[in-house]
Amino acid sequence: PKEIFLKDYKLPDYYFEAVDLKFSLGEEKTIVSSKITVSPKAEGCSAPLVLDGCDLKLVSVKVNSNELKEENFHLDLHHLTLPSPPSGKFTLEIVNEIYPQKNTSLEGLFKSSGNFCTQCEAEGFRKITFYQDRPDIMAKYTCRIEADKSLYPVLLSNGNLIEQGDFEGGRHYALWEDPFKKPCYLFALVAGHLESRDDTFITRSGRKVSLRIWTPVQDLPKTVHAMYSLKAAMKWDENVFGLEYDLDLFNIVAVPDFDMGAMENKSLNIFNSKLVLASPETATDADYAAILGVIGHEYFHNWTGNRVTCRDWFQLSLKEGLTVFRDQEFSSDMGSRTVKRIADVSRLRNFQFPQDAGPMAHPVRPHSYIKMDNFYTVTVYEKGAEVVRMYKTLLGSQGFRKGMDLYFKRHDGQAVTCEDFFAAMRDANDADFSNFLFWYSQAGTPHLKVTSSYNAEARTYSLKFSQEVPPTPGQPVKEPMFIPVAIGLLYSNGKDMPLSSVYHDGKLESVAVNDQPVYTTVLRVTKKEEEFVFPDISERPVPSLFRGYSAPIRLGSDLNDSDLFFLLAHDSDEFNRWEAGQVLARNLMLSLVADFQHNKPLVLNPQFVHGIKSILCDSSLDKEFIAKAITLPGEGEIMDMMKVADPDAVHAVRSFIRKQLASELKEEFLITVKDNKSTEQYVFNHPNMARRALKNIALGYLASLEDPELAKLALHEYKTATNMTEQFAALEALAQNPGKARDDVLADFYSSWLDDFLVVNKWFALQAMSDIPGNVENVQNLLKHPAFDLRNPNKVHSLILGFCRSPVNFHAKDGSGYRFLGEMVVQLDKLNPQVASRMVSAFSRWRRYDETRQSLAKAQLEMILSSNGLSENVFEIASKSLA
Ligand code: B3K
Ligand code: ZN
Repeated sequence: PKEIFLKDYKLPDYYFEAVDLKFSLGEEKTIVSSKITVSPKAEGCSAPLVLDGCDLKLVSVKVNSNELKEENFHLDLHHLTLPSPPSGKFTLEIVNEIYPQKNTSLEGLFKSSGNFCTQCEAEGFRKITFYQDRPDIMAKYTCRIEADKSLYPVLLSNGNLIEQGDFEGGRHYALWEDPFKKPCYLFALVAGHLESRDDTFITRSGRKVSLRIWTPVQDLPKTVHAMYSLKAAMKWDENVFGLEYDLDLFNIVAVPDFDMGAMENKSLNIFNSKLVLASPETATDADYAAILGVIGHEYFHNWTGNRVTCRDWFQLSLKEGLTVFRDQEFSSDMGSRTVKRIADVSRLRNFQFPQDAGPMAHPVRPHSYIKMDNFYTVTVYEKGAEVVRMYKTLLGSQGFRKGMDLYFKRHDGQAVTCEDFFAAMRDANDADFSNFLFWYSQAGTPHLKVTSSYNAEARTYSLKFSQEVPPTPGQPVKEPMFIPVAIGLLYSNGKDMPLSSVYHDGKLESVAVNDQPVYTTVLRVTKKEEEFVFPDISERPVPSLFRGYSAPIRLGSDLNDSDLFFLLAHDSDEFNRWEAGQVLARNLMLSLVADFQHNKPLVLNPQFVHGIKSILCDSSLDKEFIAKAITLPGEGEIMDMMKVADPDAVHAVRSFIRKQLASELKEEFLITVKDNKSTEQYVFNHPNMARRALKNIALGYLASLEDPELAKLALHEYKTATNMTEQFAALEALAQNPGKARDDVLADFYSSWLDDFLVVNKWFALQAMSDIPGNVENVQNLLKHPAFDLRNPNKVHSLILGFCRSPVNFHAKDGSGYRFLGEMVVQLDKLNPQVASRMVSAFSRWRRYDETRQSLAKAQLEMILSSNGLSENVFEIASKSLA
C-alpha cells in the first residue's frame, strides 16, 4: 500500500467547471453517465488527465463528443488516464456501470434496507464514476435520476428539483441542480420508498426554506425531535455567527445501514437512523442530546465545510475541528454549558489522550496516511475542536467572531488550508499568535507542570510553568507549544481575588479590562519554562488553573488534597469544581490500585466520601452537575495513567469505591431516587434531563450493592418507567450483577422491544459491555441472535466494539477477548473495511499491558496482517500498531 504525504500536495493540472450526472438505477446494475467540462490550469497544458475510479466497469469515453479508442486512454485498477487531452477547455463524457446491490462497503452508491443511497466522503465518489476525486476540484452539478417508480417513488439529490416526470413502463425521473459549486465528496443521491416530515424555516433575511426529514413511513412519528433540532440549529447559526441557509430546500434522510453518524452532503444530509429517530419511549436523554448535536453539526457544515471546504484531506480538521467546536457551543447554549464541557473533556481524556499516546498518534493535521478513512479520528475532530476553542479563549467571543467573518469573506467558495483559518483569526484581530501553529503539526498531549510559591513579605504570588511534549511516532523531538492558561486565584474564604497585572518576562503587564480588574485572566505560556508573578496578593491564594479547561494538555500541579477539596467546594468556575473532584478521585484510585496490586486491604478515604456526600446533598447545585461530579473517572482514564495498565486491578478498585460509596451513602442515594422520580410526561429540557440523570446515577450506585431490597427497587423503577431514559437506566442497574434477576429482566426487555431495531441495539450493547466474568461466550452467542447482522455497522458497534469497552473481558488474561476480536476483524474486513479498521484499533495500545497480554494481542495483530486479501484500511492500523 502507498503512503500519501502532505508535503507532496500539488495543484491539479485540470479543473472541472460543471458536471452533469445521469443515473439509471436498476436491480442488476446501475448505469452512470457523466459529462464534465474540463479546463486546464494553464494554457497549453499537456499533462495527462488522471481520473480515479474503483470497482467500476467502463462502457465508453468521449472527448468533445468523439468516442475514444482503447489506445487513446489507459485503464488500470484505480485510474482512467487520458495521456494527451486536448489543449484548452473540452468536454469529457464517460459511461460506466456499477453494482450497488453488491456493495457492502457502504461507500459510493449502495443499498440500505431496499433504498439506494450514497456516501462519498472521503474518497467514495470514485466508486460511482471516474473523476478527479479530491476536494480542491469544485464544480457545479446537475443530477438526473431514473428508476422504477413503484420501488423508488422518491428521487433526491443536491440542490433544487428542476424537473420530474414519468416514462412508460413504470419508470420515472427527477432532475436536480445544485447552484453552488462543490467537491465531489459532497455529492449525494437517494432513491427509495420514503415519506417526509415537512416544516419551514424563515431565515432572518426572509428566505422561506422547506425542511424535509425522510424516513420509512412507520418512523415518521419519531422525527419530531430531529426537526426541532434542525430549526434550533438554523436559528442559532444566524444568531451567533450571522450565517444563513443558502437554498430553498434542506433534506435529511435517515438510513439504517450507515458507517458513521451522518454526512453533510449539500442540502441532502444523510443520517444514520439512530441520530434522527427518537421518541420518549424508545430513546434516552443521551440519544436526544446526540441527535441535537449531530443535526446541528451537519447543518453547520453548510458553511464550515461546504461553502468553505478543504484543499486536501490533510486539512480535514479545518472543517471537522471547527464544526465540532460549533456543535459543542450550540449544545452548550441549548443546555448546561458546564455539563457539556465536562462531557466533552471526558471524551477527550478517555479517547483522544490514549490515541495521542499510542502508535496511531498523529497531529491535528496529519503528515501522511495510507487510507484517509483511518484519520476521521478523535484527534482531528475533538482535539481539533480544542484548537479552535483556544482561539476563542485568546481572542474572546467578539474577536473570534471577527476572525470567522474574515474567514468567510476571504474564502467563500474556496478549498483552503488550516493556515488560512489561522491567518483569518490573526489578521482580523491583529493578534500575536507566536508559535500557535505547532498545534496543527505536533502530535502528543503536552504535559504542563505548575509550581507555585507565595512571598508574604513581597506580597507576590508566582506560578512557574514547564512543558514537555512527549515523543510520538516520527516526531522524537518537539518544540514548546503555545498554551493559553485561564486562571483565577481564590482567597481562603473561597472568593475570587481581583487581578489587574502580572510580571512576565521582566515586565509588568496589565490584565485589566477597561481599567477594571478581572477574576479570570488568560496567561500565554509559549516557552519550555516560564514564570508569571502576580503583585499585591494579600494572602496565599489557592489557584484555579485552566478554568474551563483552556488547553488540551495534561496538567501536573503542586495542589495538595486540601487545596483540591477547597476548590471542589468553592471554585466559582464550575468546570474546575468538577475537575478538582476528578483529580482527587484519580489520585485515590491510583493509590488504591497500588494497594490492590500489593494485596493490601482496600480502605476508602473518609474525606473523599464526605466530599461526595456534600456534593450529592447540595441543593444549590445543578442536578446534572451533581450527577457528573459523583461519577468516578473511567477505567480507561486510570489505566492510561499507569506505567503498565492493569485492567483487573483498576476494575476491582473502581467497583470497590462504587460499592463503598453506595453503602456509606445509601440513605442519601435512596432519597435522591425518591425525590427525583418522574411525575409528568417526558420533556427534553435541561431541568428534566438533569433530574433523570441524577436519579439514574443514584439507582446505579444502589443496585451495585447486590441487596435484594435494592434490586426490588430497581425492578420497580424498570417496570414503572414511562420513558427509555429511566427504563434503560434501571435495566443497566439490574444488569450489573449476574444471576436470575438479570437474565429475566434482559429477556423481558428484548421481548418488549424486538420490533424496534434501535432499542434492540441498546440491548446488544448493554450485554456486550458487561463486566460479568467470562462475558465473551455470551457475546459469541449473541452474534448468532436472529436480530444480529454483521453487515449493519450499528449492530457491529453495539456488540463488538461494545465488548472491547469492557477492560476486564476484552483484556481477559486467557486471551479469549483478543481472539474474539481478531476473528471478527478478519470476517468484517471482507464486508466493510472501514468498520473492520475501527475494530482493529482496539488492539493498538497492546504495549500498555503486561507481557502475557502483550504477546496474546500481538499474535492476533500478526494473524490479521497475514490474512489473505487484507484491506489497506486494516493494514494501516494493524501494521502501525506493531511498528
Ligand atoms: N464528514 C462526515 C464524516 C465522513 C466519514 C468518512 N469516512 C461526517 C461529519 O463529520 O460530519
Ligand atoms: Zn463533521
